Amino acid sequence: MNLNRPLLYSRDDETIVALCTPQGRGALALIRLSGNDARQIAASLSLLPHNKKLEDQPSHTIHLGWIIDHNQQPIDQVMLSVMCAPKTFTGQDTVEITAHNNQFIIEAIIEQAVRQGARLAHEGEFTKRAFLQGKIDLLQAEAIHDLIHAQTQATLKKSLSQLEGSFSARINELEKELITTLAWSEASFEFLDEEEEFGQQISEKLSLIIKKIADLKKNFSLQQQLRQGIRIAFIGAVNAGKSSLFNTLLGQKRSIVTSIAGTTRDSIEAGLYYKENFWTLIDTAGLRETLDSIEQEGIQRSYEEAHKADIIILVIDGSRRLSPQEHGVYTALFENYHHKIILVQNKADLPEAYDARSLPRTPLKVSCTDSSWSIIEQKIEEKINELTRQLESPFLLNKRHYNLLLGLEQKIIALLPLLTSLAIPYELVSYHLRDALECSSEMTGKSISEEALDKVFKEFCVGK
Ligand SMILES: Nc1nc2c(ncn2[C@@H]2O[C@H](COP(=O)(O)OP(=O)(O)OP(=O)(O)O)[C@@H](O)[C@H]2O)c(=O)[nH]1
Ligand SMILES: [Mg+2]
Repeated sequence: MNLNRPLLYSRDDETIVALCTPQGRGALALIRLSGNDARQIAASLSLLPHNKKLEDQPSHTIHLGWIIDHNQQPIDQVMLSVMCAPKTFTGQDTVEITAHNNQFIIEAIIEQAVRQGARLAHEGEFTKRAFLQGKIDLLQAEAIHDLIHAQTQATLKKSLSQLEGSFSARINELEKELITTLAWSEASFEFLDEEEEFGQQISEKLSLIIKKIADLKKNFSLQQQLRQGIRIAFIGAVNAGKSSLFNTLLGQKRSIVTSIAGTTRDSIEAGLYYKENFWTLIDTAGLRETLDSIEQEGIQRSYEEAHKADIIILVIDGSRRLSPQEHGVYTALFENYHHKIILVQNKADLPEAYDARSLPRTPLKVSCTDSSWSIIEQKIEEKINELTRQLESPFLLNKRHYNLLLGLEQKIIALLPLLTSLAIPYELVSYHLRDALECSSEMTGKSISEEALDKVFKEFCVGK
């Protein structure tokens, strides 16, 4: 499908309806209608005061009215926002109904809309329409999805920047450079005496493009990590106070705390909003040698959590010395994950017995019995800032972008040897460059298969 000029299929004209706000508690709910008949359908299920007709109202106006059922019985008093094409999100006629947030009311309004000819929207269908109408490109559409699901301030900022088109601009720049190289390759057929010069120019340009792609791909795994939210795992020996610290940071007694070593048997996850960022805290089973098979399984999970975590809060019990076996475990953790460890010496309220020289880092001394533990929050914040500083690009790639960039890079690298031969096979060079261009157009969605497009929008929620 080539979308240089956006195509409209008839099913994309049909009027669709969906609840755009999440179900659950809250005063108001927003139901959106978009499509050729959106205004007529909204008019047929609403009553405005003074016998005003909704379809006669000018674009971008808001009206207080009632939604009525097919027996003319009132369903709810609502606000109706009328927006005419093309100046709408989808580029189509749109009516947004702000109703009271009651599930029966919402279902009744949607049912009436369907009775009057609308159909239920699929996942991401409003955004897909905005894309098909050329309002936004695919990279911006994906940014909307990321924006909704952003778990940290950093990812939020980056998806906003991507929505503004920062990533699209970089891809368009790459595309222009590829088109220039293609033009040089094509020109070589006409200007045979300058053939060699073209070859040189093309290879220089392609090397530059490869460098730009490498820059775009840089830090992809870190980006993925931040996109999924920050995982913070409490790891350490039994009885060190992992669950106590986990509960203290959470501000609730989520994990069981007892003086019995080996209390936590499985990993426990809980979410926490800290200064507008979402953290996932994970309490884990204490690390020790045991013959108990359930505990062994729990310990295995602790190691997996340590591996997956962005930050490890490695806890030691300051009121006792580490056993040689524990010392070995902590040292191994440092060897593998030193960059993501925050070492915490817990139980600072008790007499100190831990030998601070035994591990390669000075621990933060804290206690769950006073407010000293709050230093852990500050250190976590510092570590997150450190991570986000490494993300230089103003946008975040997703797996689709990464794979396409990788494909593009490989296609261009494969081209380079052709340009070093004595008689450069320009037809072949042009062929490969066109192929590479196809790859970059797929990124912005200028040229993309229906199937690939559906896959992108399937990730969205209904109503977006
Ligand atoms: N004095 C003192 N006791 C603490 C502190 N933190 C935890 N404890 C006690 O240490 C014991 C073990 O605490 P937990 O939080 O269950 O330790 P854990 O590391 O989760 O232990 P496992 O789940 O068995 O691996 C409990 O009796 C806690 O009350 C602290 O800061 N000071
Ligand atoms: Mg525990």
